[in-house]
Amino acid sequence: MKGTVTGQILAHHLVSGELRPGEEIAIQIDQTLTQDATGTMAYLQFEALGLDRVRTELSVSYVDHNTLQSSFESADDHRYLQSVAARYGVYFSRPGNGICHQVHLERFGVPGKTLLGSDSHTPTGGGIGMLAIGAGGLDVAVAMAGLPFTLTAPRVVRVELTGALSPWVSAKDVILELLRRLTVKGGVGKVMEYGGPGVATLSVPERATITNMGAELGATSSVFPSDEQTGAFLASQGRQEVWRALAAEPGAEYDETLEIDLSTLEPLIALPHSPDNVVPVASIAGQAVDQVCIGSCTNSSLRDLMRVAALLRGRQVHPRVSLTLSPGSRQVLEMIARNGALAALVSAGARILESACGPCIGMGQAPVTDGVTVRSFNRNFRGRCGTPSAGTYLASPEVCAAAAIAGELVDPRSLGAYPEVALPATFQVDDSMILPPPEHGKEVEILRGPNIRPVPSRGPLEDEITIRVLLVAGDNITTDDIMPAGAKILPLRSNIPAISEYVFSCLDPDFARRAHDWGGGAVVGGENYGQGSSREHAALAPMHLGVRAVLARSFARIHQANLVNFGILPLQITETDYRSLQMGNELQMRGVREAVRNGSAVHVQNVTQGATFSATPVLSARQSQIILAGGVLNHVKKRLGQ
Ligand code: MIC
Ligand code: SF4
Repeated sequence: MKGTVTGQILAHHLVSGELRPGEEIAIQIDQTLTQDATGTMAYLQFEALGLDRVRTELSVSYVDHNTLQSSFESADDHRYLQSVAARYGVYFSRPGNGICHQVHLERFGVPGKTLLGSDSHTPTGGGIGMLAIGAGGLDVAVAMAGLPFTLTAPRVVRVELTGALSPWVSAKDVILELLRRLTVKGGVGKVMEYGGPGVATLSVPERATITNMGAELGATSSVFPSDEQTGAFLASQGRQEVWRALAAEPGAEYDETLEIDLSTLEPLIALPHSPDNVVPVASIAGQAVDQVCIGSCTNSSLRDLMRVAALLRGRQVHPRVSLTLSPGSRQVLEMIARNGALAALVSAGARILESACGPCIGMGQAPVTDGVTVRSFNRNFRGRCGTPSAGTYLASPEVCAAAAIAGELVDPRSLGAYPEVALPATFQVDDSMILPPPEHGKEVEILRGPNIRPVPSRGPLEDEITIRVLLVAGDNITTDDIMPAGAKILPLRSNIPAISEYVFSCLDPDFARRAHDWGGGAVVGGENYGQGSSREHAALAPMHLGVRAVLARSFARIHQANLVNFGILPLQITETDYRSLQMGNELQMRGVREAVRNGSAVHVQNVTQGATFSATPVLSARQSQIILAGGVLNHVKKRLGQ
């Protein structure tokens, strides 16, 4: 990775380890971000570390997920987040100010810096030349304490962009094309680094759409160089002073290279229920549509909404379609309000939602039974939209707008000339909804509501484990499958006992009851177990239910780290053993601590079937220590010398 943008940023921040793919490295984190659905846990964990103030250059707490506030829980969480931010030196972006990734890009991102966020789409910051990585809340809490973040040194993939996008084709189609080629596992262990002459043709918000959805490839991060476009973007935000050029050096060493000729791309769409299920829109034109949602951290920049407004101006949303629009930030909302685009959208029949995640995380706008919803978002896992029988399609804002008008999927190129949209050289800057922390926070009282319960913990890892298989799940199980979100469950994010009743509830409504009856157990999964969101609740809540181990063919990066952080043993098993395991099987493991300590296989006896097999702990040396201790909090407390 020598000489790559990724390699340069990593080298500059390296605290320990060697920059060779696959090696465990630790890097210094300059900035952190949290959002409200993962943030309460992150700050409760930060509080448990007993420090007086965060030890980063900048930490920001955003409220963008649970903004429906359908009962007291979320409002209590938000009040807690505001007070805890002031107490510990964290900037607080108030509800209504926008989606964390977009606001961070606009107001705080700095090329060449590292950013760790408790949300899987944190790599959005790569659009501005940051090395931005998603992680569990606990890892972010530790980074806020000034301790380095540990990760596996990635392979760096050069994505060579040539040519320029044709009319009606947009940045979303670039990342959909990558998903089509590489699948949701294709980026695991890698940083996708963009380069080549096509880069200069893309503005920062377009680049951010691409880096954002690199999360769906399973990539550790995605990054663009910092060039004149980056400078222009920062200048438009009144932040030109933080700009610096950052480019791959001549002869930079990449582990893999692939090429995309932008001029050959056409409008694409991901079919239900996986973001890599990508086909040309033209191939399914005519599919009737019930709902269109435009917004999310992927596609709700001023550029995106201005295009949608240009398409809808003077037209009407089809009577069958409900069109919602959620601007990515208050800045964008205010600008479209002032320039008249909002009026065009309202008069076309768009339903304007606040600047927040909204329908992307199932906070309202569940589609009709068996419905078809077309969204400019990044995830279309079954049930995530709130209606299990509905199908979510993912596409560019252009394709979404065209579908809203036609009431069916259409190739937007059939709409005629691509509307020219001029973007202003300076954006409306008003940070009054971002509250800076007071210089000294000691006197600030931290306000907690009854929904905020302490973070549960477990004792050290047992040497002998006897458990039953609670569930045998398939490949690509998402953290939405493990710990669903949505308007009903999300408000319980600060209350682990309450939220754990919903673990696996969409896949298997009896899961929690079984876990109670059987005194915990094990989960069995296929490939890429735990893909998707960074929510550590997908580890914390199972841990609370007594899940001691997950046996899977392979694990997704963030979820594997979250399992370890909360003391659940990730064990890799073979295809044959995976196929043999059945729900209810009793598994006995002896000498587990020894095996973890030596990095050797654990012998598992399947008592029910009278068979034995071995399972390999998926742990680095450091993680072995953590799991032996029963989780990361004790481990870190020791390191901070308290
Ligand atoms: C998501 O898009 O799934 C979320 C909600 O933003 C998550 C975080 C969470 O579960 O709180 C993510 O992507 O990490
Ligand atoms: Fe919010 Fe959706 Fe982005 Fe997650 S993917 S941060 S829920 S907008």
